[in-house]
Amino acid sequence: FSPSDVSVIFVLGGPGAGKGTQCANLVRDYGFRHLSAGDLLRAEQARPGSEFGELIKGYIKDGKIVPMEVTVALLENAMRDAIEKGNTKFLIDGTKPPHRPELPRGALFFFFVFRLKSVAGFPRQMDQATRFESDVCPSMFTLFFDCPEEVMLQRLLDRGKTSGRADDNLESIKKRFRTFVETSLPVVDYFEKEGKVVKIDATHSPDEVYRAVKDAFRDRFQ
Ligand code: UP5
Ligand code: MG
Repeated sequence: FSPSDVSVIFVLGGPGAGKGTQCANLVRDYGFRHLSAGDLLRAEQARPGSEFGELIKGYIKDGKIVPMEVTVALLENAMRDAIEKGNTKFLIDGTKPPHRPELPRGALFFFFVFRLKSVAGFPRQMDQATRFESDVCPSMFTLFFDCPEEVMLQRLLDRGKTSGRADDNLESIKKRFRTFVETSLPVVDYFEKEGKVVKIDATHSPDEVYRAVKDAFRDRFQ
């Protein structure tokens, strides 16, 4: 494929910044495909008989980044399922997914990922970012939801009353904040130096935040 055919937008932001909420808006209004690595990891962890269940559980509870191979495999499977179910929306016209042996594992992953256009919360660490940009294509930009910890904390504690998420408790939230600052924020800084970060103030209401997102998209796509 040619990098010029591809538009990849990374979506980053701290835990509870509103990545999922705003990605849902973008899917609805702009036809972006959205696959949340976090959602896939939670589904795999809950799947009876999963060989990765316990491992994923531990990482998520500790707010740490799950080893990339696991996340990669889940993304691959999700895409394959979608394709098998005839969900050709994920496919570029006329292209078939390559067989596994034809491409090294990483390349296969990225072959799938570039079709998604937007992958929320990816890349969360520097090696994922550089690998994507060198192996697949440069991202158009990174949509970064900027939100102070006290605001995110309140949102996550509120959600924790009903979400059932194992990491929506004070102890896990603190660890997620630390991982974000130490591991994911450097990715934002890296892209910022390249002038490729669209920073959105994520402290306002969901509608107001989305308005800012739409304004930013209008500017960028003009
Ligand atoms: N809410 C949203 N926007 C609001 C607004 N403007 N005003 C008021 N309330 C707002 O929103 C969070 C909550 O806030 C919701 O209740 C929402 O209604 C409200 P949401 O849109 O879900 O925010 P999001 O940024 O998506 O928060 P999330 O908790 O999903 O972020 P995390 O990054 O912590 O979680 P994720 O599911 O992506 O990852 C979980 C774990 O999986 C990670 O900690 C890690 O262990 C693992 N993981 C990896 O290992 N690798 C990956 O690549 C991805 C995840
Ligand atoms: Mg989310």
